[in-house]
Amino acid sequence: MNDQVVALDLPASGLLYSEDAVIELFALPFLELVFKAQSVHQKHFKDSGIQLSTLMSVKTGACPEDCSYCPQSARYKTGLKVEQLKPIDEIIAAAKAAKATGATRFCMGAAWRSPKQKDINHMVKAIEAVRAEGLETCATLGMLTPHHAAELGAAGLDYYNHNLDTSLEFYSEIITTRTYQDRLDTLENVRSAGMKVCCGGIVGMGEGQKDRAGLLATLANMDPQPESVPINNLVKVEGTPLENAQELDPLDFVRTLAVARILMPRARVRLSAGREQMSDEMQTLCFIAGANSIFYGEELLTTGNATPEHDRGLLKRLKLEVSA
Ligand code: SAM
Ligand code: DTB
Ligand code: SF4
Repeated sequence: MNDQVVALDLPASGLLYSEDAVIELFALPFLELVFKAQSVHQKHFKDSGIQLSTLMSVKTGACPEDCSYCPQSARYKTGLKVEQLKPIDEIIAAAKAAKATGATRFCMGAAWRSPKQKDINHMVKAIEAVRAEGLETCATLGMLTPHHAAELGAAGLDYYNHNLDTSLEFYSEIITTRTYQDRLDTLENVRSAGMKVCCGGIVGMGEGQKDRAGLLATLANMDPQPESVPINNLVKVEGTPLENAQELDPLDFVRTLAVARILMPRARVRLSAGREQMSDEMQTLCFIAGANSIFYGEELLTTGNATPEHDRGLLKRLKLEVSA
């Protein structure tokens, strides 16, 4: 294990995290790991608050990709209602509602392999309109060319979400219609266009601790590191190939957040999908491990989320502020 990591300092520029070093972090006694993560958190975030992003699915289902976890793939019979690209006025109405409920960022998701030029033109208008409401903007629209990334960046898109999902080694068990390198290329295009990167993954898909370590090592070795790191716990949707996936030990989920916090001290680590199924105590453990961002709103993209009322109550009980 690198001494600098143990000492909780940032790595010197160019220092790479080996997968083995990350596996060692995962192997720490639970309390030691969580204490380390909370120490890193307190050192790098003066504001201990939680950032709130609201999701909107602006184009739902009928996706040509085969991501085994996803209810929106056209290949799986999940009973999902397909919806065309939402008109701008509906997107504005949802953004206004998100702001009124207390969100600071509005994230628009579309079930595309990659957007077409006409989709980009529409999203440019949507981004400008959401920004005009005084919200930060995020979008997750699939793979981007350098040109399309530049257009979204020029429209003022603050963040682009594009997940690596898992380790390079496990990836082909989950998705065959696009490669890991395709994803890295899109992330590079997002960076080159000057946008902030939101990139994380999903756990509970049958991967091992080594895969979770591999994912986090890849994310931590990005230069610069992603500003936002969503960690999703698989939502098992009937009809998807992963509907019966073995439940991950909740403590291993917490370990994943803790390691993400230690390796990416300045990132917003987002406790993402799967919160609806978690107890308040489990979510609290996730915050102790360094998560400081959540998806806030009745729905994620197509599945349920903890309710805003419940979330406000939990934050109040924990005396956690909402931060920008
Ligand atoms: N189609 C675009 C793409 O894949 O890049 C954007 C939307 S996609 C739904 C965004 C992310 O949601 C995926 O990369 C995955 O990490 C997460 N996700 C999708 N289905 C999920 C599920 N059932 N449980 C947990 N996370 C999920
Ligand atoms: C991310 O990492 N998780 C969000 C967001 N980025 C787009 C999506 C979670 C989707 C969960 C399944 C669904 O609701 O369709
Ligand atoms: Fe399509 Fe994205 Fe779902 Fe994959 S995760 S099937 S690309 S919507």
